[in-house]
Amino acid sequence: MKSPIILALDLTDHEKAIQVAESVKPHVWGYKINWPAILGSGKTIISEIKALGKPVIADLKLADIDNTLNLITEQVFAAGADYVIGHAFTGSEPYSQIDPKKLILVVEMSHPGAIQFIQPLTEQFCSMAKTMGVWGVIAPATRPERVSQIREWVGPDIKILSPGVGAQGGTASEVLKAGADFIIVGRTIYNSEDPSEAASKILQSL
Ligand code: OMP
Repeated sequence: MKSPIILALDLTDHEKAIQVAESVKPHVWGYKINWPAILGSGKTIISEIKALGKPVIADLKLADIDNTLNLITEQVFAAGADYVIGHAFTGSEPYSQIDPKKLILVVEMSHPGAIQFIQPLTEQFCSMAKTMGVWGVIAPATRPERVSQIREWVGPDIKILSPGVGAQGGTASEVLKAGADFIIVGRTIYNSEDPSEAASKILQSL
């Protein structure tokens, strides 16, 4: 079985980040690198993790004008990232020069506060993501019923990546059953005494 796990490598300590990434390699589909790792280690962490030979997602949660987005994405793709995460609320226009097949849009976040402003717009974000032909969308493992709804809205071709498993309360098997293609897992794996075993346990639970 292909692993659906994407490790959220939110570690500021460079040595530990590399150690954890290497140890979980047999159990994960790929890696997601967010600001904690980039600020802790520099953007070269992207190339170092890419050298492990698996897909790398640069989670920068982009939200800016086109010129700034282009300058940022050139850097992360040159460093070796395969995909970049951006917010949908800017509209599609700033993303017009970015290859949609390298783009993942946030259509609904996993934290409780996402119901305030983001959730009322999720259907429109999904419709925009479909029109743009993006590779993937982010949808909350903390609300599997929303993942089912989002699957209906985006259709079968767009990947659904779901954070919020474990530390935020979501369950891997439930959200995959609801229609997610991948689960994004951070603390439950990297804070464990044995990250490789923690990742392996998640796989066994599916
Ligand atoms: P843990 O809660 O430690 O498993 O980490 C979850 C990871 O997913 C972190 O890197 C978050 O920044 C990220 N994330 C969310 O938790 N919620 C979201 O709505 C979106 C993301 C994301 O885009 O990856």
